[in-house]
Amino acid sequence: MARTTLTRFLIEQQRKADVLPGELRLLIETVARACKTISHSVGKGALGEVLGSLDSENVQGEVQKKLDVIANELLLDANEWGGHLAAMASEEMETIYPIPNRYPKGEYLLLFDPIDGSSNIDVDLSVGTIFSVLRAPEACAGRDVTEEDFLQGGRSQVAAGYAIYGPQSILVLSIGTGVYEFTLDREVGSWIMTDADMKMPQGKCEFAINMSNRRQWSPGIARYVDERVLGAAGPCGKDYNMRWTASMVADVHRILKRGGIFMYPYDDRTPGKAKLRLMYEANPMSYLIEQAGGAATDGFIPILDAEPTALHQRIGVVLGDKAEVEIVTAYGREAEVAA
Ligand code: P6P
Repeated sequence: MARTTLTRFLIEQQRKADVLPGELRLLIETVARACKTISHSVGKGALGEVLGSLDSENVQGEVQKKLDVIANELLLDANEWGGHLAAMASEEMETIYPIPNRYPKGEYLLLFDPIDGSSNIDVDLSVGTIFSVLRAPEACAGRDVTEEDFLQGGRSQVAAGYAIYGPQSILVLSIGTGVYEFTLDREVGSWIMTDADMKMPQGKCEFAINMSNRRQWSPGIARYVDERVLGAAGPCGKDYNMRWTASMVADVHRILKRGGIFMYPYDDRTPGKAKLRLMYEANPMSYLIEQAGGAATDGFIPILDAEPTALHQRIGVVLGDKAEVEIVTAYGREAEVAA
């Protein structure tokens, strides 16, 4: 059977013109090409002098890994000249990145976390790139793009996806017509479709959370996790497994492929009482999870309904198996009433 490349898939989607305008197809192909280059850099490891940290911190106050900056530069360089974008925003940059005047401007905004899970780089665990595409407001046509132009709710995304750099390099993408997976054929340099219209398995007993934060959780989260740790002997009546990779891309990919629930809930420890960022982590992942038949909330409301107020704002994340997410929401509401 002829292998479907990313390019072929996108051209076929473009033929359904209302689904994929040409400019958006070219943007996605550009991002995918940059992810191939990032995959190559990640794969070099210590041989490519891409490991280790810099003396700098990013806007989040986190020490930057060399690969954070390398991947950020790769994505900026690949996307700034093509004419598809009005501006870009990245976890690694405090302010937005307007397209330089020497290049044509387009109608889309690209947001990304260039290397998510970067603390895993030095110990050879999977990391990834997360991206989200919005339309630039029409008002941008006659003026410079501002941060406010990016502050659109998650349901305004026109495309979202991630690349995961693990034993394989895999690109997972949605343009609103389902979730599609492509595996990098390193010999040819093409993204080859390896899963189509993905629907995440439901009813699987596997949860992902950083248990060391137990003391910081709200009562609803604590109740949900404690019950699952009790397993069949407890109120939920069945045994659960736990996984935590400290790389959102790897945890979400596992959930898309084999089900379960991922939680990085609000807590009392981190600034803004949450760790994950809304615009370029939670929104794109929630878009994919909903497209694959799952649910994604901040523990109370759908993440895609959250109204952004700042480019780097954080949000609690509970996503994956619909029934499990609903239990977490119910426990959260019961705890609020009891308080
Ligand atoms: P912790 C990686 O830094 C990240 O942003 C996500 O990819 C991951 O889910 C989370 O933070 C891990 O956080 O506190 O367990 O190290």
